[in-house]
Amino acid sequence: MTTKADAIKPSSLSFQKKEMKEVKPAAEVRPWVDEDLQDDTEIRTKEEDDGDWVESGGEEELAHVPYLASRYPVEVMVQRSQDFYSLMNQRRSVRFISPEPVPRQVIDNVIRTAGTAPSGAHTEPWTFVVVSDPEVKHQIRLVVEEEEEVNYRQRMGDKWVSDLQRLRTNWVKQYLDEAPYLVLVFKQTYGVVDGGQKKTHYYNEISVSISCGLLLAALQNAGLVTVTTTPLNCGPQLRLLLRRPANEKLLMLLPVGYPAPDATVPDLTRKPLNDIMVHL
Ligand code: IYR
Repeated sequence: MTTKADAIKPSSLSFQKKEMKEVKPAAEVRPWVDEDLQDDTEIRTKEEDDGDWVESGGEEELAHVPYLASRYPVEVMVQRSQDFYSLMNQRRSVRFISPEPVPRQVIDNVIRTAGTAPSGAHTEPWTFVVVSDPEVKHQIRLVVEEEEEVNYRQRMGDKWVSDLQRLRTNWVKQYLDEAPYLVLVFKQTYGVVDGGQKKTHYYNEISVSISCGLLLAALQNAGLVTVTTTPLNCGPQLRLLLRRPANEKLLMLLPVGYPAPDATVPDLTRKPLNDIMVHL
């Protein structure tokens, strides 16, 4: 008979082979934990590994305070969740952005919102570089278009390019000049504390990805548009252009503004709830 406890024993998991090779004492092996922690937080380059790292537990005690929650009557909850879904369901990736100026305060607030994301050990491993200087935007465009042309012509391969054909994307990125703001989101692969020591930024990529989700929601809420772009191979050049330090890696580039009056979007539909949710 297989009990529930047997079902989660390491011996029944697929990492069994690897574990047997390493012959660790049973008490030390926690494959379901150890494998899970191996996101790229744990993979450091030689250059990153060098230097002085902050010892664990080196931070001050933290007070814990009561959590103040908002609680709504059920009908209000249903209405709010429906309204928020409706708002977010109108979000589209828009590649035609108006040059019309956007209030700086709105940009500050959407970045503040992104900064409310949860992060591994509350390390807040993000830097949002906001660019409105036309010359810097143009330099960014030159870097991105040069690399994207190579991506489309060579790196992406025929299948990838043909999969994108119906979205009518290509390497010409007019929005990089036209959008009033470009937001370049960097993940900090480690932190640097006051004395120059390096600090582990746990789960930095997923933390920053969550913050990007909040940023998209905040933009939508403010009536602005963007397109999530992840310019392949542009990270190092853009990092140098924007004078960001070596611990920062570009994760996403978002042109931000009002939609151009003649903006179009592909006529896409979303998967219905039953295709995206499994309820047990
Ligand atoms: N980064 C390229 C290609 C691209 C890739 C995917 I996957 C898209 O959904 C859209 C575009 C570009 O921005 O054109």
